[in-house]
Amino acid sequence: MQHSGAEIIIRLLERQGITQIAGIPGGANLPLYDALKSGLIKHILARHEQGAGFIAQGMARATGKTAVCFGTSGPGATNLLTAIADARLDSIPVVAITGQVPLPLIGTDAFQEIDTYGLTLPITKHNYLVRSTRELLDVIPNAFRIASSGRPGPVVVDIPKDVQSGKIDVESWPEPGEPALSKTPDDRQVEQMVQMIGEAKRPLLYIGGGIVCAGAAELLRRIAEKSSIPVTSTLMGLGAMPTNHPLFLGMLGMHAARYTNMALDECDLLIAAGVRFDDRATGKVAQFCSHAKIIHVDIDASELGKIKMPFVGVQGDVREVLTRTLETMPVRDRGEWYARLCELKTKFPLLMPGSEDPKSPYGCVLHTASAAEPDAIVTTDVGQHQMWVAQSFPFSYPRQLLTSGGLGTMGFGLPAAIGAALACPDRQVICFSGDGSLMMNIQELATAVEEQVNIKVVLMNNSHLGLVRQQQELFYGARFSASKFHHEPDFAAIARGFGLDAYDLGTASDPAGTLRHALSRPGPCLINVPIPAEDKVFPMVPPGAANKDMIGGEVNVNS
Ligand SMILES: Cc1ncc(C[n+]2csc(CCOP(=O)(O)OP(=O)(O)O)c2C)c(N)n1
Ligand SMILES: [Mg+2]
Repeated sequence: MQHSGAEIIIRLLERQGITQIAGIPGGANLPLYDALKSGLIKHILARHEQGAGFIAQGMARATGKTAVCFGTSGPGATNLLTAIADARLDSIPVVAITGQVPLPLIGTDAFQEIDTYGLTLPITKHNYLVRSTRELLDVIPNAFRIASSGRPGPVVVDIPKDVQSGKIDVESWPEPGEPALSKTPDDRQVEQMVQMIGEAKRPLLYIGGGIVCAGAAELLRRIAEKSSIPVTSTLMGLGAMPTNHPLFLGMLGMHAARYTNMALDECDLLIAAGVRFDDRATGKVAQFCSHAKIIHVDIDASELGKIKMPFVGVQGDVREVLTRTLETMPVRDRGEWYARLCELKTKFPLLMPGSEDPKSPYGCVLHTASAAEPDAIVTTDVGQHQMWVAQSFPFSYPRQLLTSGGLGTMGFGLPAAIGAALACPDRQVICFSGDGSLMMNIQELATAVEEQVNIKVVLMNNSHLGLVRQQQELFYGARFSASKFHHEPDFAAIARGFGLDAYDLGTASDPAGTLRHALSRPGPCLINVPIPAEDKVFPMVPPGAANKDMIGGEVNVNS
């Protein structure tokens, strides 16, 4: 039977199990939108392609499954770039399908022609420019296989309009693209790893997004407990170990608690699992865990030794490596090490000043956490608010925190929250945003209302690009340059204009009660929370410094 390229794409997406796609139509993907109309897939009309890309990311991050977004050629494709680059740095499986001008017009500077293939080459795991309708039968399943295999990542499929409208006979449909099996870890390396763990006196697990991605959080907890190994996490790994677990040391690096970075400095064995030694985690690399031997487990061989040469580098699926490790590793009770960590925790705790007051940064996060539903998903934007959330929200399971870690993209939070809510309609989604970040994709409030998603935007409003202000205060002699908004809009009124319920804790007589009320109501809402502009995220490792040279956040020091 004859099918158009567009019909083939939609059919193959359906066969991949795709049920929702975010995007925006335009001239070069009209055949695709026409075919979408008669298929089973629900379309979410974003208000900006970057929003569509982040909605897809929200779906993928919340579920671990590959998600899809659509954009037209030219500006549609260029608007998607930031969301694609963001997915690449955080290893998120997304397939972005863009329209392209018809094949004969490629290279002619045609209307809305842009070299999407060339532009996306350095920011994707793989990308395609499809040149014939028949190729789609291979390309679409392959795009899904590549996006989800090994270390996941974004794949772009750029499809000229005539490839979408061309018709071919399809006798049989290809199998959906499934993740390929990963390389089996080397037995001898796993043995060596187990032996080193057995011999270590002060071991420490340093975990990240790879643990979440591999579904290895439960295993990690069992390993930590069996051999009494404390765990520290990157921003991307938060939730893999419950915050209140006695062996959990919180986030490491630039905004870690003092005791966490001190523990890293004292450990004699660092077991790095599903992490990439990002500079925000390690600080000055030469001084990171300088007394420790390093074991590094990662599915991506190119990460092993990229930043820090491990004593043992194990390439493999971290879940498989940890499963084998757990089977053979010895039971250990490292009383002395645990006692030392407790001492560090008591002497150098993470201070959260103002935590009683919902209009202070920590108070806002903690009051929101206690009023939120227990299985709420949390998204953030980028800035001080992101770090306050990372430090103080009691995350208790993987995929609970969705945040832009690698690229650090302002504007991520709202559309990612919409995507998470669409993928998990029974869950509440809290989006902690900043007044700078929210503005970057504020148009998606319209999408949120249209879809009636259960998202609560908690806007931590300091009338500043707060993290920039903080750096200028600390490292540029308080010469504030372009970090203050001299005119602040009325965000609650804007939200109401988009059709959301909105609350303002600045004018509420009972801010904590108003916050609780807002979180208890169904559907999308925005809560504006004025917070002081001077408040800072502490402790902080100055950029380029060693983690142990952090500043601020000391007991009895007024900071
Ligand atoms: C798209 C983008 N542009 C610029 C930056 C640099 N940047 C990092 S944090 C920040 C300030 C964020 O302000 P806001 O969203 O209000 O958060 P706050 O720090 O005030 O909590 C800026 C400009 C960025 N991360 N992303
Ligand atoms: Mg701000």
